[in-house]
Amino acid sequence: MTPRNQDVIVALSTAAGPGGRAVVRLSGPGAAKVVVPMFQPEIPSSPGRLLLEGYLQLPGVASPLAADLYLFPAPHTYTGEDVVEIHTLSCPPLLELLTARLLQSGARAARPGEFTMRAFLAGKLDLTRAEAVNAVIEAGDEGELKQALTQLAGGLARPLEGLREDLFNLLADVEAALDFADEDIQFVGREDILHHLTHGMAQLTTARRQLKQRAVTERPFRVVLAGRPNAGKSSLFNALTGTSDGASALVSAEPGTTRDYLIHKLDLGGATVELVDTAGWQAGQDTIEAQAQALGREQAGQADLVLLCFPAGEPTIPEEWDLLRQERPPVLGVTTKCDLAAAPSGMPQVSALTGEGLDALREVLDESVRSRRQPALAPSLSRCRGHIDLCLACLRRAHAVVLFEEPAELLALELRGALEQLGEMVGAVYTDDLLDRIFSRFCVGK
Ligand SMILES: Nc1nc2c(ncn2[C@@H]2O[C@H](COP(=O)(O)OP(=O)(O)OP(=O)(O)O)[C@@H](O)[C@H]2O)c(=O)[nH]1
Ligand SMILES: [Mg+2]
Repeated sequence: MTPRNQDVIVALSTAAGPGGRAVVRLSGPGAAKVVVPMFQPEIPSSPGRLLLEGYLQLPGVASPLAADLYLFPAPHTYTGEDVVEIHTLSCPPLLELLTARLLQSGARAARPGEFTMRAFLAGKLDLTRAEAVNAVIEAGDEGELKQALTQLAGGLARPLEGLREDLFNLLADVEAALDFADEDIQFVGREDILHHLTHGMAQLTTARRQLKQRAVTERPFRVVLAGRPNAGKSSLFNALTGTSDGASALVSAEPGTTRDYLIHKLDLGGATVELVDTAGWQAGQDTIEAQAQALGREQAGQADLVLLCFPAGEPTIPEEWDLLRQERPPVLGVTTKCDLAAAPSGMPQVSALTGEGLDALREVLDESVRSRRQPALAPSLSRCRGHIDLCLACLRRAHAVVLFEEPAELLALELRGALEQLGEMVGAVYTDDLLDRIFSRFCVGK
């Protein structure tokens, strides 16, 4: 798609649905002209920044609709173009009529992410910051929000801007030396080149490490076994992990056997999860017990999925059913010891003793891992990591070229390769396909 033409685009910028306020946004040259036929009072022809309180007159609606019009002339706007915002009541049928009227009057429906793409094309944002806009909007928790805001503030691109500059200068010197090869003019010394390359590699390695720390998705999926004492958690832990060595959890008929928590990797074929056994939930009586309880709760809080164990044939308690309704982290009920009594339907049933239901439970876990929600920043982080890795590889080869005194043409080639990777990362070099892939992840209106 990637339209470069100068249409005026329009989209609802606030969440769809009934509400107190909706913002319909237009962007493009002369955006205000599109609104002129339906707005009162008259819009001045070159108004500068302006707020106009007035009315929208829509076809088929007898009474005028109160609306505020915000006019932001280019270039100091989000998209770098003329931007108009219509603020009015968030009433879905009215908004539909308004949008239809604006389309009739010359606007075009904006595509997903088109406002931010125009901001990028106008040089208002580099590509990593444009991706961060979407990640901020879609952040699912405080951690994701913090990462997205750091990237939006230039946390990823800015440290590498200096490196780009440095490599451009180095390439210019190397190419100048090639042009004047016969005249024996030294533009840059060997030691100097090696110094720049080593410095560049160090910067890229640091950026790589920072990206890795941010990649929350690389954390293993954590499944925490929870439930009342004696529910069969440790037995299930041992049965699933197949541990019969020193790493196995202690099992006994005595309630309160597990005090500390225990972690073991569980290979599900394709995916791997970290399985955690915790102390049974009960009111803490002594200090050790209270600590065990606190540790268990802390583990459950960090879980991606809690497996709440219900021993078959035993009455349940209301608190357990409340937990099953919890959304974050999600809680899945499992009937344990199903060899002892008939179990209620609708929950996976397992017996650590006979092995019944273990494979089915593994499949349920496998499905949960696969359906794990990806943080919105994840595609941006892996895209950037790809460019950083390739750039690093170019600089390593460039370093070898200089060390082994190979032809300077090869050095120029590697430097150009490194610059291309950095350029693609920030969007100084891009293709329509890349922009389509990035901005189609946005929703319409952003
Ligand atoms: N028949 C039968 N007994 C089981 C099964 N799983 C566990 N048990 C028994 O239930 C008792 C408690 O098992 P544990 O695995 O220690 O239970 P827990 O939930 O870890 O208990 P705490 O650590 O005290 O919270 C032990 O006597 C186990 O032998 C099962 O599948 N079938
Ligand atoms: Mg236990």
